Amino acid sequence: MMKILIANRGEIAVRIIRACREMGLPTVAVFSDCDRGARHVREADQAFHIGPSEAVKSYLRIDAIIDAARRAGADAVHPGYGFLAENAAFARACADAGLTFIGPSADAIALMGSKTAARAAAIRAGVPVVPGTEHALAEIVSDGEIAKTAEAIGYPLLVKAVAGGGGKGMRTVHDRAALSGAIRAARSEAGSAFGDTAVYLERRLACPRHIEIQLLGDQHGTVVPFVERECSIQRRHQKVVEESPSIAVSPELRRRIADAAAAVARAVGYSNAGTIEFLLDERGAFYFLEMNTRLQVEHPVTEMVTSQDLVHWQIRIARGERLGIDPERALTPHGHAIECRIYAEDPDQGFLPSPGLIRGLRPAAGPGVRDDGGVTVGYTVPVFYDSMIAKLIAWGANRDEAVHRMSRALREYEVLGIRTTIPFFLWLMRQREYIEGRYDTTYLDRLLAERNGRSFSELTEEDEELATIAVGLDTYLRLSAGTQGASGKPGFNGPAASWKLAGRREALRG
Ligand code: MV4
Repeated sequence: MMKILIANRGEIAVRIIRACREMGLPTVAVFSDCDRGARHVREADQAFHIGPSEAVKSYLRIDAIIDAARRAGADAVHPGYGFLAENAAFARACADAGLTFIGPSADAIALMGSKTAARAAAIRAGVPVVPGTEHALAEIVSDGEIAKTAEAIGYPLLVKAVAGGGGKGMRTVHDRAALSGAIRAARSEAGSAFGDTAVYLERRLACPRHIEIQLLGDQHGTVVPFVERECSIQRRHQKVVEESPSIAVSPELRRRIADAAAAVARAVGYSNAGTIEFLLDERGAFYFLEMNTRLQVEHPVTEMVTSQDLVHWQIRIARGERLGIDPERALTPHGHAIECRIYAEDPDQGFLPSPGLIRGLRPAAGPGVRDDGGVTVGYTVPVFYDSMIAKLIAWGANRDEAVHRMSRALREYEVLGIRTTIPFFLWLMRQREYIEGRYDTTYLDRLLAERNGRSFSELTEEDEELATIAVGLDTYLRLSAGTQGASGKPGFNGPAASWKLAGRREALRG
């Protein structure tokens, strides 16, 4: 029996605990001060305190986590995503402590952590990369020589951090005059973000789509790529909506991208779950971007259209089992899935974090809906970590059905006490370009700039009037029913008016 410690928190810890339960495996949670009452702590079989709320003093402490695993008698560690998931030293420390790291080898993590080494691996595998420098720019090379290199690649170009990924330490350069300043800025940002000032150059594609291929590799050399995910809906390099399959990918193109992804994974002897990111241009040409050596936030959309459980497979692969997946099935989407990342952020205040006490919670459910939630009523969303509180996934027989189902589910979803990004998603699901799938990686930031901070949840005059009547009616009913509250439902008496008002506001929105 494999006892698994989950070195993470929130929805992904809950997701991994669910998989362990299904496989009959005992689980160990870890938690910081502010997470003492968190959902993942309640749902695991055991839980260990690992330090103060600040991530560097708890969820990023390799020694504290290894110590918790030792005290719990755990056999394996699942890192989830974020925190230590792509930290080669952590994977190595687990191995040194006799713990199975449920993920790729420390060497694979380290290799793909260097974006220039990853590009080299792709080139070796015969996979196209965006034109760019082979190595990091040497610090001693003159501005003139760098300008010559830049000229050869072509403007506009991007200065990217070697240790980067996810847009940090990235600068666009339109001409030679802006080059050395951009390099200096990128170096400085990369230095503070990653402790590594190395940067390289890449030609900047104009309006690419972000397409990625999930894959699994076992420890016997088998690699299985899955149907692509479309992740072009991003806000400031943060994905907010993902779907599978992509409307821009034909079955023929799918096969070619999947083959390319599998070739890169095989070239580095990759095992466990990983994702290869590509940029896709308007002409259907694709380019390797980087590899993520972890389970990703958006893995559920792949699970929904392929009926495979990626976390089950991660555990089975780590135990040394062989992949038993029909490659044709993994590459054939069944229906369409969309994921919305629900954040404790106020979309009407420029997506300002909105931490605080969750006073009410009713996740969406029903046909074709999956809620990967990470919080409970009574939990206080802390300021210390990423503010994602849940992922809402909708499945449909086709994309249109998935969009409509997502809209229905978003209207159903209730979170009281904090602001969330739900009103923003309700608005997005009504945008023509989104509905028609006509978007690329520049779409959302342009759309939000156009809106100029207008509210996503503002009501029409008629809605306001109806809401006023609703509050009056509710007060009347509450008074005539004594302390019971108009709903008559236990547990919702105190804030009943706000519950109902929120519900009616949703109902009124259209
Ligand atoms: C690019 C690019 C265009 N050309 N590289 C942004 C995050 C990091 N993963 C890579 N990113 C990009 N790299 C070249 N050569 C455009 C982006 C990009 C982007 C990529 C995916 C999703 C959203 C994006 C938004 C802006 C820019």
